[in-house]
Amino acid sequence: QWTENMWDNRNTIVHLFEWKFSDIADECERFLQEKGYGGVQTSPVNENAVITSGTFRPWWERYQPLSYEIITRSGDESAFSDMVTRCNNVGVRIYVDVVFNHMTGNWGTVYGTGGNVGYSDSKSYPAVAYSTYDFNGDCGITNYNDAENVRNCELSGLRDLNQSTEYVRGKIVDFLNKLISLGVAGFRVDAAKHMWPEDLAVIYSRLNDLNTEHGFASGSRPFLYQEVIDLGGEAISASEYVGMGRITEFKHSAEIGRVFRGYDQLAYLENWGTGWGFVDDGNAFVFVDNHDNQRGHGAGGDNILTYKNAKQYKMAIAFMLAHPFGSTRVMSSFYFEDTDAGPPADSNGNIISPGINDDETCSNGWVCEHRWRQIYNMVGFKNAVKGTGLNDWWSNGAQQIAFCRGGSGFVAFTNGGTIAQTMQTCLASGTYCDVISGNLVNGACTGKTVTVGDNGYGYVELSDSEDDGVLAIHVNAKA
Ligand code: QV4
Ligand code: CA
Repeated sequence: QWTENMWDNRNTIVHLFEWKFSDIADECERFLQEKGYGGVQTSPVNENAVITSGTFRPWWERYQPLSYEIITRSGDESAFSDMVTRCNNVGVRIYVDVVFNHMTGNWGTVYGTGGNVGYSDSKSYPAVAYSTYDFNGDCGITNYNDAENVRNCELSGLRDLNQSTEYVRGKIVDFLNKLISLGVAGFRVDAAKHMWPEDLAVIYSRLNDLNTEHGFASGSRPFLYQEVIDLGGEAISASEYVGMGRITEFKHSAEIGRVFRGYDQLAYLENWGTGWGFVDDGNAFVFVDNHDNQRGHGAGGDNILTYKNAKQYKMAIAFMLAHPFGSTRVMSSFYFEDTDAGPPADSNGNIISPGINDDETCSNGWVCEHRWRQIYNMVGFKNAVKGTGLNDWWSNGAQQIAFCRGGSGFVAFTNGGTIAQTMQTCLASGTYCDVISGNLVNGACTGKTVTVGDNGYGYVELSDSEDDGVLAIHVNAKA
């Protein structure tokens, strides 16, 4: 449950936040496989309450389940199934964000994206079917120093399911096993902190092995990354969950933002990982921002870097992907000002597909960070250095660092001043393309190059006034 079940030559999950299933399938075939992405995290796929806030449907309506039928603004079950098959066929795995801590908020009678009805005031959701007996009491979460309150009361007024009953466990297990049968590789477990680890252990133990018809080795278990926000100082800690799968390491998100915003020295990154208080490598699921903290929900506050701080954001992602620590995820967003606003949609609320520009970037309101060269090329870097450790760490003691990944890749960063010196790159002699400033096209580099001599040394020049304060070279981008 800690392994991603990806193809061997792949890594990194991209969260295609609020994308339609048909668009994800296209993206797997036309872009993700070629760039070496290992998987996609979808937004929740089961029926949610339709919520209208002013002129739009907020993104967060998808975190208010109304049934376990697969039907949302992203598409229905047949579109989902088609997407999983098409993505698996090209080696891109699908991970579903699953929400089973709760059902909808208390809005009285609510209608779902599949046309089902729920009676949230009396905690009745006939389409599952859940009734009031399947829920915890009416209290709200008020005290994060009290585990009982955090797990048995309502998060933001969302009707809190009681996972200690066999009936509720059965409904959840059936839903997850249905997704497994359709070919998914794992799950992001929403609000795991708000559920008892012993209940989760039972639910996980009842999950089927992954579907071998979708290319998974027999006996493969679903990859689990549990949303447990643990920045320290609360009753509930990540350590209660790491025995079952990975946890979303929010300290990584907060600290990488703080460092690359310039509030700390890059030199201190030398002991990145447990040295910074994170859970260990094998239990960590890491990211720079997520769909919550990019808009001020969840954890991390003002330190979080997003597409809105493009240069520092790309540097932080480059560091995350260059470093061997953790299982990695890249965020892919839609533009927003209003933190409640949902994805680009027409006047009927139908999600609008991203357009694809000639330079591979997106239009129609989609940011598509995963299509930024500096980001997809670092996914390629991570594939190129697979299986190596971190070696030959260098720093100037302040805002400049560099390191090698075995003999397969080299990366340098500056967040202050200019690097202009001969450095150990650990690569075989030759001319390499800097995959940050350009690409390798028809055997030639469109950006900067580094020429490495017989001793592995090469002259590196990188200034903090350049578009990106990063330079990265690897064995798969040799001119
Ligand atoms: C409102 C009031 C409540 C009142 C309630 C009455 O604020 O005080 O009790 O009405 O019904 C939305 C609204 C929220 C509203 C609630 C219920 O924002 O104002 O309550 O719905 O209708 C997302 C959003 C939430 C949103 C929720 C459901 O972030 O704002 O709530 O979806 O639509 C903690 C948790 C962590 C959580 C994080 C945000 O430990 O688990 O907060 N993160 C995950 C998801 C996140 C999602 C949820 C959990 C809930 O990543 O996206 O919340 O599924 O740190
Ligand atoms: Ca709960």
